[in-house]
Amino acid sequence: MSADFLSRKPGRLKRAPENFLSSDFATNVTKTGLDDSRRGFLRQSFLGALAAGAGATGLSSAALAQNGPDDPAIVTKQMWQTTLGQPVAVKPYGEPSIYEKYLQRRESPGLTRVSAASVSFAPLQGFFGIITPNGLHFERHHQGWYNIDPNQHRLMINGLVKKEMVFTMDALMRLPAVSRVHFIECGANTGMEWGNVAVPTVQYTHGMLSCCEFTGVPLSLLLDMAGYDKTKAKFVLAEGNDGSGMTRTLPIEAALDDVIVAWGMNGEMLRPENGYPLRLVVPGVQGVSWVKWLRRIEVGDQPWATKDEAVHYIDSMPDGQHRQYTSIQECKSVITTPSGGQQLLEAGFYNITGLAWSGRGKIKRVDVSTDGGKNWREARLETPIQTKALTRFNIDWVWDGKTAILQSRAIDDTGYVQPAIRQLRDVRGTRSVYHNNAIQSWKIDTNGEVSNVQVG
Ligand SMILES: Nc1nc2c(c(=O)[nH]1)N[C@H]1C(S)=C(S)[C@@H](COP(=O)(O)O)O[C@H]1N2
Ligand SMILES: [Mo]
Repeated sequence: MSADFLSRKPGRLKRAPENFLSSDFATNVTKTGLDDSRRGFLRQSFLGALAAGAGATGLSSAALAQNGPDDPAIVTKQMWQTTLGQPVAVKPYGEPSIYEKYLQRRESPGLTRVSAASVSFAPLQGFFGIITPNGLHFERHHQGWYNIDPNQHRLMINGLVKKEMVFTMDALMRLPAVSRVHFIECGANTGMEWGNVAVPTVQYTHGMLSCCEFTGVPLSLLLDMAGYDKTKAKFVLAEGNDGSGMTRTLPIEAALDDVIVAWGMNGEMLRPENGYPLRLVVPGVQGVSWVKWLRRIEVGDQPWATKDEAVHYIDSMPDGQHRQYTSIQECKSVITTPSGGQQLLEAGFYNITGLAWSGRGKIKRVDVSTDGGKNWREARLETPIQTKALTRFNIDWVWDGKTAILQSRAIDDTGYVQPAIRQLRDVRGTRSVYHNNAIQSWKIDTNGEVSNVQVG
């Protein structure tokens, strides 16, 4: 810890307005629907919701302050020191404190018409470390989620194999398993920001992102068991058990490398929303290939060009062409505190913290700027730094009360440097949805309010 921390007056921070979207508001948006100026509409909706919810959050100002030894909360006996607490197992499956109830995954107002084909964003502003709690993992369903009976669930391996196989969950879970920490990011994460600033908080700019310890069998083991054709096999197809007909092609090299057929997530079975009882884990690759409720793997000699890879999940390039099969999530980072919607209540010391990740390997370095990219300082990376996993960074900062622009820039172990939004637009234009890994900028106003801006 640097000297700043001990010698400077600590700053005070108001956390993001976690509860700024009222249910009335969401209903209203669903009724009103969307016009074709989707981005402008979204932005307006959010600004309205933000204003309506201002001041509605969290800790009282007394609780935010640094208090003296006469603080009643320390000198007076509290009810919980003088009475009997609740017995064990009142809640056989535990849940968070009631005081944390506003930290929730939330649907973006007006993003899609039907909530069964939608996204809920993870509240990155409230997470510590790198692991996403299971109940706050982001969700993306094309046709709703199911609670599938594991006794009814099967996984088939077919195509260019010696022996077609059908596994029960029981048969799969007897095989030698591995456990690995990986991030999952939807290819559309930050996609609303291609043209302009669209949404106010890090939950909506970057919340299609989560990171868990997954447990399952390497797909390579199942392919070996089925005796895949080593000369002809070039691709595999993964198919989900839901009505969306979710099917994705993977190159055989990836399938044999680090892909896991997983049932475990952070030490327990997958949550139904995340594919219970079985999902594909494709480290480094965009979320759509992490097929949930996985029911079939087919081995083939060419890509299948299914709807979710030929028509959707393509990159619109400025020259009008569509780029297909751009599946790796390139190196990216974001500051989660201070971030949009939060407020610095006074000048002083702040710990800037955030997340960095790369679909190509490990994070090598994260630089942080507080002046919109003119000067950069190297952040501390929390260890262990794992491949294709989130990495937490922290850096000390003393806010002098003047306007500031905070940015983070990640570099991975291939040497790739996270681009500025201008650099990305030069190559990709502004009509894309997918694979926006640009540097995020948060502006701190003189009154301490933090907002989403685009510079550089
Ligand atoms: N069967 C099936 N698998 C699916 C989807 C789906 O709708 N059906 N959505 C995909 C998309 S687009 C993403 S980003 C991830 C989201 O995973 P999560 O809901 O666990 O966050 O699942 C992928 N796998
Ligand atoms: Mo996705």
